[in-house]
Parts: sequence; C-alpha cells; structure tokens
Amino acid sequence: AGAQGSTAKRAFPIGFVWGTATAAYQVEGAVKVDGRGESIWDVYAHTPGRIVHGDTADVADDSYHRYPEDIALMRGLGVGAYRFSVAWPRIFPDGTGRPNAKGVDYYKRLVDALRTAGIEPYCTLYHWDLPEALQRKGGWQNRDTAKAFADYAGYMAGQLDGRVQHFMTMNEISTFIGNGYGSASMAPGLGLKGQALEQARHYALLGHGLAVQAIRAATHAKTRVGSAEGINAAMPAFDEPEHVAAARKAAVEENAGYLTAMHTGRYTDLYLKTLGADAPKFTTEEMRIIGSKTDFQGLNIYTGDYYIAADNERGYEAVPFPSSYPNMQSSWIQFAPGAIYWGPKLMAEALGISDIYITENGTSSTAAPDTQGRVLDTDRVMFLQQYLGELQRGIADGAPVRGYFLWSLLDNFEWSRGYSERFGITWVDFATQKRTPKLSSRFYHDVIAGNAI
Ligand code: GBH
Repeated sequence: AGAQGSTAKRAFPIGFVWGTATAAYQVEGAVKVDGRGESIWDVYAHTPGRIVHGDTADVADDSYHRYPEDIALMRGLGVGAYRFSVAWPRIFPDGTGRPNAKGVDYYKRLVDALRTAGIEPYCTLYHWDLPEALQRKGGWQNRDTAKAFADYAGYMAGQLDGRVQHFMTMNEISTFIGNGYGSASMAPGLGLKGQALEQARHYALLGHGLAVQAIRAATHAKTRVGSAEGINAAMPAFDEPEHVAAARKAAVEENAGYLTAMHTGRYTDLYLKTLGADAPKFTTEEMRIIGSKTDFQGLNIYTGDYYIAADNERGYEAVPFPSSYPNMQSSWIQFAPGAIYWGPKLMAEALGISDIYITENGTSSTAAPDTQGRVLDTDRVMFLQQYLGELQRGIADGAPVRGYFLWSLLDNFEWSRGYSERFGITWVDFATQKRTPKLSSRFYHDVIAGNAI
C-alpha cells in the first residue's frame, strides 16, 4: 500500500511499468575509457561557443563507474524499469568494423546488475552519439550510415539477447535531425535546409527500419522492438468533437516525417505536397523497410500544441501560445498536462498503435540545496502531479499506455544547455558526484508504491 494522503487516489492498471530514463552521453562520462571512440557530441561540446558555460560531458555523472550507486537509488525509488542507452562509439569506435569487447562488457555488467536488483532494462540503441568517424563520411546524409546503424544495432541486441527484452532503435529522430542537421543547436550543428535536410531525415528513418529487422534477426522471438520518438503532442484547444477531430488530423500530419511514416510505411500526400521540390527521394522498398512492424511505440512527451478545427485543406489550425502562457524553467516546456492525456490517445487512434510507453516525461527545475541540504523542487512535484493525473485519466479513457519513464533519474548533461538545466529527481553535485534525492524523488516513490495518483 502506498502513502496515504488526504485525497482519494486514482489507480493505474495492475502491472503498469514505472521507470526512470537516462542516456549514455548525458550520464556516463568516461569518454576515453576502455577504447570508446569519439562521437559527434564530443566534438561539438569541445567547440567553443556551442554549449552554455563551455560545459562538456567528459565526466558528467560518471555513471560509467558509479552505476551501482545509481541502481541503489532506483531501488530506493522502487522503480521496476530503467531506460538507458548504449553509446555506439563504445561498441564500434569507428562506427563499423571490429567490435570493442570492453564496451560490450560494460553494458552486460550494467544489465546484469539491474536484473539482480529486480529492475527491467529497456535499451535504446541510439541517443544521438553518432561515431565521429561516420560523420566525416556525411553522417545521416549518407545512406550507408543507415546500414552501419542496423549492423551495430543487430550486433548489440544479439550481445544482450536474453538479458534485455525491450529494445528501442532511436531516440527522437525529430530532434537529432531537426536540431542537429537543421537548426544547428545540437551536434553536429550543420544548419542544413531544404532537400538536403529532408534526405537526412529519410535516411534516419531508413536506419530505424533496417535496425528493427536486424534486431529481430539477432534476438529470440519474444524480444520487443520499438523506438522512442519525441512528439509535441496534438491537443484540442478544448474537449469538443470538432476540435478533437482537428487535433487527431494534426497528430498524423505534424508527425508525417516520423511516426506516421514509421507506422504506415508511407509519407502522406499532404506532407509530400507541402515539401514540394524539397521532398526526400525514396523507393517503394525503402518505405516498406521504414514501415517495418514494431511491437510498441515509445513517446517522449514534455509539452504539446493546441489545435482548433479550421476550414482549410488540413482541417486544423495550430494555436500559438500567448506570451502569458506558463512554462517551466526550460522555455520550451509549456505547462500542458493535457499533452499526456491527448498525445497517446490520438496517436493510438490515428495510427492503430496498440502498446505505448511514455519513454520520457519530466521537467527542469532551478531548485537547489537549501541550508539543510534539501532540494525542495515543488515546481517539479506540481508538474508530475498534474501530468500523471492526466496520464491516469487517459488510460482510464482507453489510451493503451503500458508504462512511464520519468526523465530523469539524475541531473545530467543537458545537451547544449550543459549543466544549467537540471532534469533529475536526484540532485548531483558535479564537483563531488554526491547524489541527493530531491523532494520529487519522494513524491515519485509514493506514486509507485501506491500505483496511484
Ligand atoms: C529530450 O528531448 C531528450 O531525449 C533528452 O535527451 C533530454 O535531456 C530531454 O528531452 C530534456 O531536454 O536547444 O533551444 O534548440 C526533448 C525535446 C527538442 C527539447 C529540442 C529541446 C532544443 C531546444 N527537445 N529542444 S534548443
């Protein structure tokens, strides 16, 4: 039984998976240990002016060495699952060629320690740390990278077969292409436009599809394969049939370059028409591969976009956020708990998805240790209370969500924001590596213990 509050709690389904999430580059550190090769993020972070305060992830949370302590934190929380990612350059330092046994062993030790602690490992094979050697050959602009990724993914999944049941190919194609190849705010910081950008996006999707097939070929039949994609969830401005229908159409069209392509094996007519001459070049065979059947869909949901019905070709119109709309510390996280109610529900309805995991949800907070050393992050507790309430309501209304992974277990290297934005429910003192659970850890512990919000 969970902790008793004064308000009656609403239950999650029996067997609902509660977890936390991290990514290799954001927590591991040890960038030159045991034969790891260089990644595009090492290069980017060491380029002056790219990261806030010139921070790097050379040490980060040192989880490469401190993972037993991190697992102990998870045991304290009571989570049943941990979503981590494998650093491709630890396995193939040059992206392809001969595997690096020491890198493989690290992940075997990690998943064995998790299983011993009763925590189910959920493994992401690509969370943005492309081997630099492949970037020098064009990275995701080069079709060969899709094949190299599938070879690596199949090899690694085979190595972890029997120890890991859930694999995700990639994390957020939308972000590593949009921000890394497009806007340049992330590695490799290319600033591409037009057809070149769309072709890179297409090859990333192809890499996902090829990897789904490679993982299946390398593992036993019960292995479940999916991806973790970021969506700015479509929400009706309010719950009224014509606006809900508009948001459902928006869910399909606004994700046409990602989830819609992956779940239907085609680009929508509207998507291709809108891109015009910038549309990617593709073959029927590539689209068939991109549409390879998956077993679950991971959704990273932090915020959403409001839609209303409109009398235009799309049948919907996006409503911009007024400047008075509340957001969290990270200016891109508009406070929108409805995103986690509508996002999974509309995606499942529109694309026929039967099993969804929330593979990331959470927020940054400026809360820092007080004079007693406590971190009282009431903004994060408020955020989680509201989002989890909406998640529970969505599941009760039929959204097929099987689990939830809170981003993140630890404060960590927040990409171009460096250490200036802290997403952890555990405070990390980066000078000493001391970990201190925040108030939100206690809150999440109680939710898990009661399986209710
Ligand atoms: C997720 O991305 C990531 O998967 C995870 O690694 C990350 O730590 C977490 O969210 C928290 O940010 O640099 O100003 O151009 C969430 C989607 C898309 C949000 C890109 C930030 C870049 C803003 N992200 N966006 S900016």
